[in-house]
Amino acid sequence: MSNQKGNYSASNITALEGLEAVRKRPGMYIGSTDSKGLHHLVWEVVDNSIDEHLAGHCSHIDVIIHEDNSITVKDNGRGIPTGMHEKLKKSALEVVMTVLHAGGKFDKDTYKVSGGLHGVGVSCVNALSIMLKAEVHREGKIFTQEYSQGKPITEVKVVGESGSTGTAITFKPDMEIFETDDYKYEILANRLKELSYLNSGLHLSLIDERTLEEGKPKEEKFYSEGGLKEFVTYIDEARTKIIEQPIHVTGKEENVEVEVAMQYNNGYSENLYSFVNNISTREGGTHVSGFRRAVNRVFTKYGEENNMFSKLKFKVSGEDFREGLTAVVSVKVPEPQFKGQTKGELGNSEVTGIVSRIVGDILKAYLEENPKEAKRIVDKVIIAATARHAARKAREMVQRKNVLTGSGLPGKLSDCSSKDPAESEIFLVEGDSAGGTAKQGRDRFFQAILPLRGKILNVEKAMEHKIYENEEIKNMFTALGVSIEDDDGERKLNTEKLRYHKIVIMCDADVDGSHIVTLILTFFFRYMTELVEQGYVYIAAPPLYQVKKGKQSVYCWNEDERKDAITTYLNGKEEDNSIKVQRYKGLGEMNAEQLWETTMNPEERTLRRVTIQDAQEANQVFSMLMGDEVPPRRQFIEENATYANIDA
Ligand code: 0RA
Repeated sequence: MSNQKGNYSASNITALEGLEAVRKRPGMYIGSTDSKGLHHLVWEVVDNSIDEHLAGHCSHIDVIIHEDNSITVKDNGRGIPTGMHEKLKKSALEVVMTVLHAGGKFDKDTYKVSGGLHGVGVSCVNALSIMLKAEVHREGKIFTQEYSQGKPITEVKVVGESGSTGTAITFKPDMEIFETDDYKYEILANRLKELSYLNSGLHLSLIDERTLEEGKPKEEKFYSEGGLKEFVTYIDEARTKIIEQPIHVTGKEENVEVEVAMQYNNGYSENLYSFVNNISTREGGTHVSGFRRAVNRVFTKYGEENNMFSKLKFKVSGEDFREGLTAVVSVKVPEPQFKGQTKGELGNSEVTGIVSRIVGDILKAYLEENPKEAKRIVDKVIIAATARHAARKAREMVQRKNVLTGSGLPGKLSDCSSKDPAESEIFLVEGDSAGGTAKQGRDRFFQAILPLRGKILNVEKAMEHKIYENEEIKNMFTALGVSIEDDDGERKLNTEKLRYHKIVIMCDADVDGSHIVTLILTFFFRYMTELVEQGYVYIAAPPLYQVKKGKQSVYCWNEDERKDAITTYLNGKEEDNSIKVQRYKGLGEMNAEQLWETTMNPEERTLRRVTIQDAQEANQVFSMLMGDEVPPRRQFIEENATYANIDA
C-alpha cells in the first residue's frame, strides 16, 4: 500500500482536488443527492457508453442492479484507453476515472452526450462512490482498477486475456453523500426504453438481481429497429390514428443530425417530445421552432395550392396544425448550448434553419407522394381551425357572462375573507360531502373551498369549446380569477388576477382519488400550464391511517409509519386488542377537526408542489387510460391491479 501512495503522489494532487470539490458540493455536479441524483450516476456512465455507440463502436449496453444496490454498466465499445498518458505519466484509464472532465479529451470528432446537459463525466460518479471498479477489455487483455471515493486503491492491473473489447463500470454510491441507495427499476427501465428509441439499432438491457422471477433475476431488453417511428407509435398506442404509419424524417446538415417522426390522431392535444443528444428538452428550443416552422409552411402551401382552404372564412393558424399531432424531434448537435430556467431549451440558432429545411423537404415530398394521407391530415386541420373559431366564440360568451353577474364567483365556492392572493389558498375538493367537511375544518380567513363534482370532464376527448361549457371547469376559471386570451391565434392564460397563490388539489388517498388527481392535473397541464410552471399548484396529502391506544393517537401516511406507530410509539403489537387502527378510505371518513389537523393546517400538513414534469406525466398516463383503443388501457390496469387491490 505504501508503494501505491508513492505512485499516486505529485501529479495526482490536482486531480484529487477536482474530485474533492465534487464531494463537497455534489449538488453542483449531479443536481441533488436524493433519489434523482442517485439515478443520475447511472445516466452519467450510460452516457459514456452511448457516446461509444454514436461514434460507431458499440452495439450493446447492459445495466445491472446488484443485490446491494451497486450498479454495473457494461458495453462492448472500444474500451477506455489504458496506455500511458504522456503528460500525466499514468494510465489513461486512471486519468479518465480520476480527473474531472478528462473523458472527452481523447476523441473530439464525435457527438458527446456527455458534453451535453448531464456532462460531468464518469470521474464524478467515481468521486461519489464508496467503491468503483473499472474493467476494460482491450488489445487482447483485461485491465482493472479499483477506487474508493474517487481515489485509486489499486494500480491498473492486467488480470487476464480477452478476445473482445468493452468497458464495465461497477460502482456503489457513497451513503455519506446520498440520502437513499434504492434504485427504482421503473425509472431505469423507462429511460433505457426511451434511449432504445432514440438510438435505433442499439441493444440495451436491464437486469435487477434484487428481484427474482422464476429463480432468475428480473430482466428486460430494449431494442428498436425503427427508432422514432416506433417511439411515436408507442406514445400513440391508445389513440386512433389519422394515417397508417408515422411520417419519418432523417437527415444531416453541417454535422447536425436530425430525426423526426410525426403522426396525427383524432384527439385535440399536441404531444411533442424533443431531444438533443438523447437528452429531453422539455422547454423545446431552436430544433422545435425549426420543426414547427416547416410544418406550418409546408401544410399551408400544400393546402393553398390544392384549393383546400377555400371554404374557410378565416385563416388557418399554427395551432391548427398541432391539434392531434404526436411528434418526436431528436437532433444530435456537436456543441449544444442550453438555456432557459432548467437548462431544458436548445439555444443554438443555426439549428432552426437546418431542422426546418430537412423536415420541410421530406414533408413536402411525402404530401406529394401520398395524396390520400395528405387530404386526411388537411381535412383534420380544417376541422381544428373551425373548432378553434367556435371555441373563441364560446370563450367570449363565458367571459361576457362573468362580467354580467357582478363578482361572477361560482355559488359553490366558499371563499376566504382575505383578498390578498399571496396568503390565500383554494382547496379543490373531490365531492360535495368532503367539500362540506373541508368547509367546516378550514381557517376561513385564508382558505377557500371549491367542491368539484365527481370526475371532471374528460379533456382528452372533449373539443375545446365543450371544455368552456363544462360547469366544473367554468367554476374553476372564475374561482381562480384566470382567463384565456387570444394572442394572435395562440391560447394564452391571463394570470394577473389570480386570486390564490396556493391551489391545492385534495382527493381521497385511494386509487379513485389518485385517478381524479390525474384528471385534474391533466386539465391543469393542458389548459392552465402557466399556473403549474409558476409553482402555484399543490397536492394535499391526507393520512391513510389513524392508530389509537387509549387516549393516544397517531396519524400515518403509509404502511411503514403504521407499523412504526404501533411498535415504537404505542409500544404495542399488531394483535393487541387495545390498539385500534382506522383505515381512512376517503376524506369523508375524517371529521372536520381531523382533516384540519392532518391535511389543511399549514403547521402540520405536507403539501406536494406539482412540477411541470408531474403534470406532463399525468397527461401521459391519462392519454393512455382515456384513449380510444382498449388494449393498452387494459394492459395498464392489469399491470397495476395489485396496487388497486390494496384499496378494494
Ligand atoms: C476515451 C477515449 C475512447 C473511448 C473512451 C474514452 C470510452 C469511455 C467509456 C466509458 C464507458 N464506456 C466507454 N467506452 C469508451 C476512445 C478509445 C480509442 O480511440 O480506442
